[in-house]
Amino acid sequence: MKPAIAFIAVLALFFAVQTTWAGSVSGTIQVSGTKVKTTGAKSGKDVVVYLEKVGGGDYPPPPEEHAVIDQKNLVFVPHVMAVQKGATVDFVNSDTTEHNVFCVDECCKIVGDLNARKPKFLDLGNFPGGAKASHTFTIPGEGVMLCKLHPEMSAYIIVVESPYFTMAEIDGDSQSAKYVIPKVPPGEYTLKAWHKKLTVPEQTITVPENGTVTTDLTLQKKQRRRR
Ligand SMILES: [Cu+2]
Repeated sequence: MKPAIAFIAVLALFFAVQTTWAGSVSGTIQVSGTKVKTTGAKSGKDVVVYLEKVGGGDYPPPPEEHAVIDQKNLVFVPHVMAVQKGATVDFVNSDTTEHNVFCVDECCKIVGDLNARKPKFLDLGNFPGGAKASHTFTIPGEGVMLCKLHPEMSAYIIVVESPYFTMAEIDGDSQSAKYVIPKVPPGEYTLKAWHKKLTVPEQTITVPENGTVTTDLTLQKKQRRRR
C-alpha cells in the first residue's frame, strides 16, 4: 500500500471509530393564541420536550447522580424539573424553617403498593433547615410537589421514560423558545412536549443516523372536552 493510501485508510478508520450513530432533534417553540407569564417563582416559562420510542424500547439507565430541588425562601427551585424514570431527586431545605414534600399524582404512587386499595403516595414528612429528603421516581407522568406547611409552595416534576429530553424557557417578549435534544440514537420516536397550562400535539419523527431533525412546535390552549 502506498503511504498516501495507507494514511487515508487510517484516517477513515479513525473517523469510523469516532462516529457514534446519533442524531439530534431541534426546533422552535412558539406560544399561540395566548400569552404566558415568564417572570416570578411560578411563571409558565418552562417547557419540557421529550422523545419516546415508537413501539416502546430499551433506554440507557438514568444517571446515578441525584437531581436537586432546593427549598429556599419558601419557594421550590427550580419550579419545573424533568427527570428520567428511575432517577432520584433530593429535596434540600435551605431555609431555617421546616419544610415538607408531598404529591398525590399518579407518578408519585409508592411502588410495591400500586394495587393496594388505598395506595400510598410520596410524602417525605417534615424536615428541618439544612436537611434533605429523597425520592426515586419510577412512574412516568406529571407530579405536582407540594409542602403541607406552606400551601403556596409548588413545583412540577415531569418523569419521562427516556433520557432524550430537554428543557426550554419561553422568552417573555417573543413568546418563543428554542430547544435541542442531542445524541438521540436513530429510529422512530414520538415527540411530546409538556407545559403546565398549554399543550403541543404529538408528532412522529424519524431520527437519522447522523444529522438533525428540525421540528417546530406550537404551544396552544388545551382543548376542552365536549360533552
Ligand atoms: Cu414548606
